[in-house]
Amino acid sequence: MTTAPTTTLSTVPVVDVDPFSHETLEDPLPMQAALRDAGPVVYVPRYDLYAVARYAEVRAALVDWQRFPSSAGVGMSNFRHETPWRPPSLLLEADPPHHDAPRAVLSAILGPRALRRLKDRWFADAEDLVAGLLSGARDVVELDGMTALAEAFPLRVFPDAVGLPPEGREHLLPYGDHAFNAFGPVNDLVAKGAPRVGELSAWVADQCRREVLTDDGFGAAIWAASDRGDITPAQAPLIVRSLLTAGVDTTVHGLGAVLHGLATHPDAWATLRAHPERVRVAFDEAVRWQSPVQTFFRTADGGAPSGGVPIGGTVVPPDHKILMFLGAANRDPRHWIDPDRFDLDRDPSGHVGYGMGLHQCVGQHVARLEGAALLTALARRVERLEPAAAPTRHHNNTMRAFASLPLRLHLA
Ligand code: HEM
Ligand code: OVM
Repeated sequence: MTTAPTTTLSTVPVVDVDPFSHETLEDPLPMQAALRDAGPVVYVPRYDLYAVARYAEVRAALVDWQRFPSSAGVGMSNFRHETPWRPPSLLLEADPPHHDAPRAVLSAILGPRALRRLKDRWFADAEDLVAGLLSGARDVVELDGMTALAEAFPLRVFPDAVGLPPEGREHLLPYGDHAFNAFGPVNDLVAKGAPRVGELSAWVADQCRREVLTDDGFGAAIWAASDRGDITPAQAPLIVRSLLTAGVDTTVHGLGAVLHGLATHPDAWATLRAHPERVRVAFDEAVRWQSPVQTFFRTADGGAPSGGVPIGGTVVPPDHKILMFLGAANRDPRHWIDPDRFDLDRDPSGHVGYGMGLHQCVGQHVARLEGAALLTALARRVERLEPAAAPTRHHNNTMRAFASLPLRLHLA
C-alpha cells in the first residue's frame, strides 16, 4: 500500500476512489467497505482530502468541534479561501460562541415539547393522505412511494408548519437538492443546479421575511425570538432559511428509506402491523441503514499548536478538509452486528445519521414525527407492502436518495 505524501509523523493509506462519481452514488457500499478496511483514516488523492469511514473515528471527529470546526464550511469548499455559494448557515456552518444562540432558539421551537401541538394534526393529515391513495381500490394499490408518500407527506405538513404561503412551494425540493449537492465537489450535479440557483435562492430569501410568514408557525416563532433579544433581527431570516434548506429533502429521503426497508422486509412490516408503537424504531433504523445524509466535512483547526489534528493514528494537516462518512459509520461491522440488515429488533441508538455532538440534527424530532405519522397511517390500512419493481436512485453529492420507489399495497 502506498502512503500519502502530505502528512508528517505518520503514514496514511491512500485510497483512490471518487465518493461523488455516479458509479459510487448509485451504490456507495463497496467504496465504503474499502475505506473502512483501508484504515482508521485514509487519504483520497483525487480531492486531496482525509477521510474517516469507521464508526469510532467518525464519531470522534463529530464531537470534537474545537479541533474540527464547522465555520470553514461542512462541504468540500474551504470558506477561509473560497467564497461560499450563499451566506453561511448560522447553525450548520458556525462554531461556538456564534452557534449557541441560533441553536438554542431552534432547539426550543423544534423540540419534543413544542411539537406536541402538531402531533394530532400530522397524524390526521397522514390518515387523510393514505385514505385518499387507497380510496376506490378493493384490495391492491400500486403507486410510486416517492411521489405519492415520501414527497407528498412532508410537502403537505412541513411548509404549513413553517408558515409558508401556498405559492412557490415547488421550489423547496430543487433548492434543498442543490444545497446538498453544493457540499460536494463542483461536478456535473452542481452544474445541473447552477442555472436555477439565483431564482431559487431569491424565492427562499423572500419566504424568510416576517411579512410573508403566517403568525403561528416555526418561522414566526423564530422572529418572536428576535423580539425577545434571544437572537438579532438580522439573524432571524437566516435561521428560517435553515429550516427551508434542511427540512424537506432530508425527510423525503428518510421516508423513502423506511418505505424501502419495510417493503423489502415483509417480517418487519408484519412486526409493525402487530406493534404499531414501534414505528419510531423503524424510522430510526432506516436512518441508520440508508443514512439519507451520507457525508459531511470538517476542517482541521488551523491554529492547533501541534501543527495538525491527530485522529486515528495520523495527523490531519492544519486547514485541511476531512470527510466524515456517516453512512459508512452506520454500517461499520466494528460497531454493529450484521450492519447491512434492516432490523427492527436492534437498538439503532448511537447511529450518526443525524450527526453527533453540538451540531446533531436539530430537526430530528420533526423528522421522527413525520415518520411516525405516516407509518402509523399505513400500518392501519395496509396488510402487506411489497416492491412492485426495482427502485431507482436519485444521485446527489450528499444524500442517499431515491428517484422512484414502485410499491404494491395490499389493503387490510
Ligand atoms: C443538522 C441529518 C431532518 C434541520 C443535521 C446533521 C445531520 C442531519 C447529519 C448534522 C450536520 C453536522 O454535523 O454538520 C438529517 C436527517 C434528517 C434531518 C437524516 C431526516 C431524516 C431535518 C429536519 C430539519 C433539519 C426535518 C428542520 C426542521 C437541521 C439543521 C441542522 C441539521 C438546522 C444544523 C444544526 C446545527 O448545526 O446545530 N441534520 N436531518 N434536519 N439539521 Fe437535520
Ligand atoms: C442549514 C442546513 C442545516 C443542515 C443541513 C443543510 C443543506 C443545511 O442550516 O442551512 O443541508
